[in-house]
Amino acid sequence: MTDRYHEDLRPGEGLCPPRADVGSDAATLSLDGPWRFHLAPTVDAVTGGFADPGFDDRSWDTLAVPAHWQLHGYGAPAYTNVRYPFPVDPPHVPDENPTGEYRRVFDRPAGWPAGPAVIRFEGVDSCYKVWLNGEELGHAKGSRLPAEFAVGGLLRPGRNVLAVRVHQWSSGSYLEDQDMWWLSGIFRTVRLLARPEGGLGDVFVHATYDHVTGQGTVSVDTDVPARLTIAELGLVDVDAAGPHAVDRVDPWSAETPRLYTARLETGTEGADIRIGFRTVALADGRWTVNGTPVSLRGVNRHEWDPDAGRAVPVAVMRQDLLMMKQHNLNAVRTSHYPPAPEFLELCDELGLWVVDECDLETHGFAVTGWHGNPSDDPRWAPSFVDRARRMVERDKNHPSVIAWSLGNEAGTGRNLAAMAHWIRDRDPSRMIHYEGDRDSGYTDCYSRMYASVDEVATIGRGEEPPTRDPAADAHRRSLPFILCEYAHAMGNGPGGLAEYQRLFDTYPRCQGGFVWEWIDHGIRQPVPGGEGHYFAYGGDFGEPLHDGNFVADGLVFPDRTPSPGLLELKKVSAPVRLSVDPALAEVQVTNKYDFRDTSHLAYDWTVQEQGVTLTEGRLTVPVAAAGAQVTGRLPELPAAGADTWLTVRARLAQDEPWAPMGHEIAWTQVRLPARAQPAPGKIRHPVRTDDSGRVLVGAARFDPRTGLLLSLDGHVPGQDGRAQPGDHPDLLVTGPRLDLWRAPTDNDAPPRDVRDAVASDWRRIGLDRLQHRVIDLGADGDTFVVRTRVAPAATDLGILATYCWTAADDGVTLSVATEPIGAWSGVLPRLGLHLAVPADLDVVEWLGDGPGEAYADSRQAVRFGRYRLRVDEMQTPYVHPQENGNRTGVRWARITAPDGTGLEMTGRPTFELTARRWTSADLAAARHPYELKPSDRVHLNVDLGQNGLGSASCGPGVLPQYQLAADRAYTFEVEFRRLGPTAPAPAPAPAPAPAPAPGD
Ligand code: IPT
Repeated sequence: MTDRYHEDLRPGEGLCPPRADVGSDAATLSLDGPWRFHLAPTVDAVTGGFADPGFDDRSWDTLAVPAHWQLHGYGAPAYTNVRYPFPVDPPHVPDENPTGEYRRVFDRPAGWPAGPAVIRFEGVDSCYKVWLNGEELGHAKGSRLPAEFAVGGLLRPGRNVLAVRVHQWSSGSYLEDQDMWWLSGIFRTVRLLARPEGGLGDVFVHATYDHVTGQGTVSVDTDVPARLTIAELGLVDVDAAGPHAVDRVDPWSAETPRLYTARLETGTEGADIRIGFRTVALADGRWTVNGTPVSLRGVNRHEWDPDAGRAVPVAVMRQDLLMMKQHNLNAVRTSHYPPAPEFLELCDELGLWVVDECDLETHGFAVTGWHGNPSDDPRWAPSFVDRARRMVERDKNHPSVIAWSLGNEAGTGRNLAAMAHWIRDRDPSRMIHYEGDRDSGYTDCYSRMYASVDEVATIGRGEEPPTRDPAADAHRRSLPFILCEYAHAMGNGPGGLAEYQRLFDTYPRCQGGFVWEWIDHGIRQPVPGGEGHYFAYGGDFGEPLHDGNFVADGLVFPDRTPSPGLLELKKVSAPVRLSVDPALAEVQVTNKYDFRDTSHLAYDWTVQEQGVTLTEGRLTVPVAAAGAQVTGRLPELPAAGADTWLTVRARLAQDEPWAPMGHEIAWTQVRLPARAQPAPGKIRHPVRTDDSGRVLVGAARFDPRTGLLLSLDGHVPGQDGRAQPGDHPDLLVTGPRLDLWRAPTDNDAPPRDVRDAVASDWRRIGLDRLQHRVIDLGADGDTFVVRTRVAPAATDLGILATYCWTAADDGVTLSVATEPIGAWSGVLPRLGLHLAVPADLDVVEWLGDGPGEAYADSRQAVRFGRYRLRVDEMQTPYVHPQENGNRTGVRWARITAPDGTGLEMTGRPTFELTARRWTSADLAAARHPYELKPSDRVHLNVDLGQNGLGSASCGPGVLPQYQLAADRAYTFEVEFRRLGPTAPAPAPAPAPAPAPAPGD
């Protein structure tokens, strides 16, 4: 191939001027569906004459459009984050440049109008040339940007042949180094569109709202004069150019996404468009909409589907938005490229603030010290401005878009400034965002990624250190602060969301942010040699260079199951805050919406004792205006026993377009002060020895040398006849022993070399290979005391762990005291006990926080109650296996076999619990969930606590208040009791007696 268009710096050739995405009445033909396809391994191996109408493509394969060829067996997906997967040699790309050749034969529909038409591509990755009936139409770059080619007189009655050649790599690839899979092909829709003479051409709707007068103003720019009708507003067949003032309109906001249907007509073309009246402005250092500063509770969204990649079906886009709305989110940054156009229509309709980001990232130049970064090289200026232009022109009529983002991680330079300049000139009605320019010289906000809580607080107070240039510094200080990325949601985490939300609530300058990121980009793959599927990440396709599971860092799993992180985000982002003062019998409702009152909410309350509902009811609370606080009165509450909690909830009083009536928006829970309880009498059992020399403490037997708990006899009170002590002689496969290790989370062990991973310290010390030495053991009154030194090999660091066992009712109480030996520093992953029970004990019931997992710095979303789950259901299937499934605040837990045999553990006062069919070592070694094989036991970790989660996979670590310091002494206490079988023997037994609740 002599024409190296894919390697030159032209953004394209032969393209029509970009225009708005308007669905007009003009004839349209979808060209999606099966195309003929052939993949050439290099640009030089392309098929001669393939664009000729007579070319015989019968031996070619069939590939769907839209799709990525790598997800259909041609080549393979590859994942890199920052690094280019080819030599940095701009604008050149390797000769090995897979090139897809596409052919589509279509009939011009009967009745298709004579006159101009275009072929419109919404997204082709990364560079392509187009022919119709053998005539070249042009070529384009800009994978996630539309392109239209005029077909002129080439369209024939009857059979037409469209041919497209798509190169995987091009000069455009240097501008598309987003942190995502490299996937190629025609991955968005292709259409043939009639463009009638005298038609609308480009359409630019200006619909503003004056929040003082309530007046709306609309004017519409079109290429030829057009008539406008908005029947609902009494505008009928008026000159579209306007402007037309309408005395009262309902404004559009993300909370109240009011759209008006407008009709545009030129005589030869008509279109129905949806208009939202709203005015975006930078006022008093804040981004305002309709005069009100907006709080951004956002997420970064990549387009992703585990089967289709970035060819996301519209139903899936809608699902994303419904889920965002249902989880109290109100903003999306379209990281890091304009989404499929349908997505923005859905944002208009459902109500989301959108930061529409351009398809631009040159991050790979960071690896070479930003040397030669296109962002500051004038030769690349046309490409940069072209990208801004194609985004703005396409998306300018969406009320949801309140800001244009120039791109991501492209350093800084004059070409970015030129984009901003072009945008400001064309559309001064929106904000401009870009993070890479630290001076905010050409943007309307001070934007940062992953700044720590402390730093954000400093910025919130306006006390950040000055930048070099005083004028730039003054400008930046006049701007709002936005975290365009924060709280990296990779694997188990993020921790610390509540602290960020508090900053947004405290400092007006901090207008919120966008959690990184919405979805794990896992690719669904069959389990090798097995059943079912798993989600592949970087390296799973044999890529020589890859960034592993860094591509799986979302709030939802690849199949869109919400992760615990999303539930946490929902809780902290709640647009109404509830707080209860039981003493005053009052509920305070604080409306954190910016525009909406609370008339769409209904409230209810429940009182539960030990997780059992005592009483419940509805609550009447006055309507709170946006930003206001109101008080509701609680009825008289029942007298509280131990662990009695009041829960108050705010739910939708009616269906909303994004959730049904009853959907929960916010809740709060308080513990009611308990009436005085008689202190349980302590039963004294002296420490004894049995015939075989084993130590007996009440129902517990211990090995006299190791001091390990060997067995627990038990009986069910009042049911002695049925209980069979020793039924399950091996109830404890391994007795409780100190454990400090957890399978590192992605935040403990960031998969790239960016920072000191806390897990490397843990492994260096050897917390994953502890050894136990009994120092001494013996009776001390009614206590069996076992003193041990717990330490890894090759270090003099250790933990003095003292186990004190005393009899308790029909169980045994263990009090553990730990003391560091040597110069410990840093944090421990966990501190607690590991024990193992037989695998048939596979149902866990607990009183404590639930139902989901929680950790010290991520436990806003769980509430106190009584829960019951199978061990398998307690696992959270992170794409990359790691510590998960921890239950916090556990008062007691029972793990039982189907017949009720089991173990009960009671906290003094509470503990944390994990239960799984494999060890922490197995969990740490697995690369994918399918590699975890259930063993013949269930491993329990009963902990004082674990270290928090933090967000160190790409951001700050665990906040000090959530750290489990290694250089401290700790004590905690748990009572163990055996549970006897509760189910009577099967037939011929009569109707079963009600199962006694063990422990009553
Ligand atoms: C930041 C990127 O903007 C984003 O695309 C993603 O890669 C994220 O990191 C990590 O998942 S850039 C980083 C240098 C902070």
